[in-house]
Amino acid sequence: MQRISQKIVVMGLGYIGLPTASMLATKGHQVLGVDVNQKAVDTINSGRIHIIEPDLDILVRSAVNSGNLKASTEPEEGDTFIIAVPTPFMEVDGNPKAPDLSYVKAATRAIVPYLRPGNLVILESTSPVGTTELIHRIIVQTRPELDGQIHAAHCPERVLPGHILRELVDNDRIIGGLNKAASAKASELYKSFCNGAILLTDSKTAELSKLVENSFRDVNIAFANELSVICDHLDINVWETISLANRHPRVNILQPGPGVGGHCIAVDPWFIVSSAPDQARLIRTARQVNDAKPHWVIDKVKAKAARFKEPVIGCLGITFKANIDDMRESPALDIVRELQRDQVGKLLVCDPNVSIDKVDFPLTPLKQLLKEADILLLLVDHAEFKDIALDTLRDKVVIDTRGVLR
Ligand code: SAJ
Repeated sequence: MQRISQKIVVMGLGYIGLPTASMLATKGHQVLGVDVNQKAVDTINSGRIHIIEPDLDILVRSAVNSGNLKASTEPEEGDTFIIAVPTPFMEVDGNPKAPDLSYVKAATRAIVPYLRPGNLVILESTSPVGTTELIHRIIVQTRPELDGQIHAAHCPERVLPGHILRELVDNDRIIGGLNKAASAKASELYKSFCNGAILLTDSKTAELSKLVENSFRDVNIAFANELSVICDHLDINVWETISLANRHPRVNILQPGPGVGGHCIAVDPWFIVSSAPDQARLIRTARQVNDAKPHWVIDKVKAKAARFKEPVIGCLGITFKANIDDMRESPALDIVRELQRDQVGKLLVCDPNVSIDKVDFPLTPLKQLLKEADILLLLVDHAEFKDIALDTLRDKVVIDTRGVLR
């Protein structure tokens, strides 16, 4: 079937917006990517990228060179508007983990003057139940003449950082329109670049499904993290325990770590808790278990450091997970900062994926850190750390939160 090329405005050029905008552009759509960050806009217009994600640089360069992708700080008129801005949490009326929809609202208000009858507005940002209805309300409250004329749908992003380009194409997509016409229209657009199934539903079910996916993972990681604390208490190797248990045909335990980070799994379950505080007991507890893990690691380091007169602590990794540069909600970074604040010892920090201008403390090359550290604290399982020769660890206290140095 011949697909019709559209003019698409993508609001937000971060980890989701930029890959989506570039993918659409390489499929022949005319795409305007909009971001409040002028530096990011300039970088993209020169065919380069401002974030690290495998192969994204190639995709963006080809999208910009084709003339189909342009970036700007201001939206324009178009056929479809995709909102892909952050949805963090904030404190509201004593609830410290309430969803912060200010970016979604600001992006919606920014496109309102450019909307025309028949336009499609897609919310990709992970959002609490009811947000697609909210953006539609904002639109028609500002421009009542558009009531009944604008299609709105939620199409939650589901891509895994580190594998975004592959998952953008291969993953199934959920589309929840405010009505069937909106779902059908959005479905046509996603078919232009998705190989996965396109699954149609209503907007609230789509919103909750996305939150449920990340909560499922959070609960399962909490199980692994709780196991790691239990095993430590019983002096049993957690990695071996999990790997043995996972040999059961219906058991698949995830991996413990220093805590759960990132802008998704550490945040989204709270949106369910906020909507159903009395019902979401397991989901809330899982968040608390995962949020407690960094403090448990810090206590372990402090206990070991107390054995040294002037301990040198080598921290390996500060990103929220392996092989990316993203430090949002990173438990590793929180641990390093708290050890610095409490002056637990001389800290050496190494992260091969983080450039020096992204942090306000010095970074030490791996070789030097391995030479000088008394205590080695592995926080992120970056590929580079998997190659550390075990005989270099012989005289060191090793606290390996990821089970890499075995
Ligand atoms: N983690 C563990 N143990 C594990 C797996 C992960 O401690 O066994 C930790 C990671 O180190 C990291 C955190 O959990 O700190 C989250 O990492 P992740 O790889 O599980 O997930 P994200 O945040 O990179 O991406 C998730 C994905 N959701 C699911 O897998 C259900 C992705 O598909 C979503 O698109 C993304 O959230 C999002 O944007 O919502």
